[in-house]
Amino acid sequence: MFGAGIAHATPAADDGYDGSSLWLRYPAVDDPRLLAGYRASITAIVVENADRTKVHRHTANLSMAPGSTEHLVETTLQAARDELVRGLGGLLGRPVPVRDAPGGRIPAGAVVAGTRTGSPAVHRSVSAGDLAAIGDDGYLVRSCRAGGQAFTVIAGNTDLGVLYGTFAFLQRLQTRQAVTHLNVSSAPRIRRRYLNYWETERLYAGNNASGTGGLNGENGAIFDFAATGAGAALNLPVILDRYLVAARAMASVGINGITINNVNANSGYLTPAAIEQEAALADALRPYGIRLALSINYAAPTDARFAPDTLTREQLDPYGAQFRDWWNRRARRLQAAIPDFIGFTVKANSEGQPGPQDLGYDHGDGANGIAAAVAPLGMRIFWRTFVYNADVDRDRLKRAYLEFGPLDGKFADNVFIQTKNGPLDYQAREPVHPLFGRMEHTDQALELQITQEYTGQNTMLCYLGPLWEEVLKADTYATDEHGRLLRKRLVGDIVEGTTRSRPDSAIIGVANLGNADNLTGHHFAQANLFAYGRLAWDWTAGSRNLAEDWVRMTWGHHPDVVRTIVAMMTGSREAVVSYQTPLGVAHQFRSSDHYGPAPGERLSREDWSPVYYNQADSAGLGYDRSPTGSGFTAQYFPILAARYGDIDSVPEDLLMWFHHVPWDRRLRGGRIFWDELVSRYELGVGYVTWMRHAWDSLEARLDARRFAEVKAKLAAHEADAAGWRDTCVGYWQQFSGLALPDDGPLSVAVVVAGTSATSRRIPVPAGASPRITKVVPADPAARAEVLAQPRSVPGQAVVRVTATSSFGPVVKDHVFDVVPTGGEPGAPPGSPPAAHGTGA
Ligand code: GCV
Repeated sequence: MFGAGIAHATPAADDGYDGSSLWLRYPAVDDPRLLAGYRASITAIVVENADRTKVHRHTANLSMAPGSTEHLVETTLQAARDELVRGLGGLLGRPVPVRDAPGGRIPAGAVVAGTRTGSPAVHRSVSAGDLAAIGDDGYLVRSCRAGGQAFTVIAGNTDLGVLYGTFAFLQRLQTRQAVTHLNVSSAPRIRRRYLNYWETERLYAGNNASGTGGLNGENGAIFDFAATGAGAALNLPVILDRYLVAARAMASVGINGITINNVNANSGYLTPAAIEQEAALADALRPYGIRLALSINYAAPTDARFAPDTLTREQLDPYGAQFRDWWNRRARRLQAAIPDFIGFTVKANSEGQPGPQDLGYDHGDGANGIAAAVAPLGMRIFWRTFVYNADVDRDRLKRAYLEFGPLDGKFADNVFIQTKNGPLDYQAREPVHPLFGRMEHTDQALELQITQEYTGQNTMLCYLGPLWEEVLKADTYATDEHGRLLRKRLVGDIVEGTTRSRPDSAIIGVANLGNADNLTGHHFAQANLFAYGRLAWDWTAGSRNLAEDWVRMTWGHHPDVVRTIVAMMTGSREAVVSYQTPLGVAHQFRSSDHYGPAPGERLSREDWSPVYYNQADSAGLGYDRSPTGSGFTAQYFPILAARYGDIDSVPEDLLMWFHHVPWDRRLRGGRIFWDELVSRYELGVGYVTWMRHAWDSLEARLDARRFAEVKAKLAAHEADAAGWRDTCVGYWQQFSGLALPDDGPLSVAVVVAGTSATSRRIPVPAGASPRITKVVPADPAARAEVLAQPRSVPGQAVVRVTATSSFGPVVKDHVFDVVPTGGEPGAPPGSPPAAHGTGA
């Protein structure tokens, strides 16, 4: 596929590369034929009137920190032009000049970017009709010909559309696609493609070893508002390189807004001094089409920092003029400094945050009160549905629906309700939230978590694209008022607003950016930001294709690199499901950090306790939410309600979300529940082992620093995955009382001294050979090989079993201790975890 003599490994000079450019690194194309073709097609950059339409800038003397390498731009077309200069110059391995189109003559090989109104060259090349279908944010990329000259046009109806088209064009080269005969057009399906940023809560991308940050007086967040010590001089309004790298990366995937502070909101962000800092940040991000919003605390008007402009608790009445005027005053201040300010994100009456219920009102009253205050300013309210008041129902999963369902139709036009994908809390797999499809008269934003709170944080390689693809393509089976199935009823249809022709649409990703060199902590966490943005633009995209794009843009193009890393990513989420929450047993996390397992933990709030979710007892495992249990299944539309409510029809991946499953129940594959459960844990760990091996195989093809950093993460990942398996299986076994199965997909029997053994300790009579003479994998399709033979008794043997799970290759190294007969007794079969093999 590639010609001889082409260097595929990244040059040694890049061995210290730290990942700080994200997917916008633009290394030179290393395939000579492709490079020659690109160079022939692309010889100049034409962006007419790039300096003309300056975006608003509030901050006088807005400036970069001393020594910065990024630079501020004043127009969106400057951002587009500069990205073409940087990107094409890097990819083509030589500068591509910026040229004019004098007298309308477009140079051969030019890449012309602009709008019809701003660029005569674009005006001549693209008709208004051509642009009619792509809306404000869409773009066209076309190969054109005029006066015998071939050139490329990137056109949009707005400068922002042009910028998005610019990135799309660069991505073609970054992913090694053709740049001739182009006729590409694209427009986002969802209008508001936002991030929510929680600063330091659930931050795994800070600049210290733990990912929480704290070096140089910075708190680890990407934006510095209040760094101390060495970092103090770099606080906003000073602009840092990483803000602009992040802005370019966000724009490159079409993200167009960010709520910059935690939903557990600090009202300090509403003070005049903070607003000046926010305005500077907004100034720097504005050319990239990224608008700002803030999270607010419902009771902010009572905060003494606003004295004398404060209210009493009683004045927090959402219908009261004082309450509404207070919020209107704050919003006007914000708008004066940030004219395109989006509005507010609100977490109310949830996890200790104040809200309208404190005064006897409901969420609709509260949302509409603030919405009325900001509506004249064109602002929006994003009111979160992440509520789980224990008084509403014993089953936490039922609570949000019970509170919000009856409010449909009550919300003001400028309110979105913002709902997590599942009814619990960002688990690696959840059924979809029953509110999707149920809020017929309400704009509903989908909230996904990019930051990996429950999916391995900054240690585990977990590509979330497949999770989000599963969510967005999930069928709600929504029906109309006559009970007829709606035609467009996938979660993605509902979010984009086509199910019931909603006028506005929004998707929110809880972002994973920090001040670590690579901005996301784990190098592979960059892929999650990338995939989120691309799915926000087009939720019908396939997560595997997105992974391949990201790999090519981030790690290189050698077939081994692409094939191996894409394969690692594709199965990685299912692996996490398997060793953390197999068959739907959710939220078994240690409460202190939501990273490790604690299935036996019982906390002061039962709905924070793993034991509440697993309901383990001698009969079985899982939470009965069927019609004879909590009745949660009734919140779904009829087809799903019936499917989930019946243990015979519920998808097995969701089994324990809805049912208390008897240990000896026979599952569809023929095995009993207990055996299948244990196997799932094994498979999850086995996949991580395979990923570690797969990564090692790429060492010669990858730059050294990033290779080593990911290698170290994978080692920790494997150990922690095994910890999940051993802790959970050991705990469940106390209830099931059953032996560990020895017929799992990664199990093996070995023959030593004529006797077959499956347990870790193999007793061998004195004088007999300790050698393994035969290995028999339990799965006939698996491969087993002896990696090490014992030299004597006692001694150790290592046997590797390789198999294929439904989500990818799995590997396990079994360690056998050969001991003299009559020596220390072998562990009885079924005692966890040693009898199940120990990772070598
Ligand atoms: C910011 C989970 C997280 C919290 C988070 C909350 C929310 O419970 O653990 O850190 O709060 O979700 O989404 O509001």
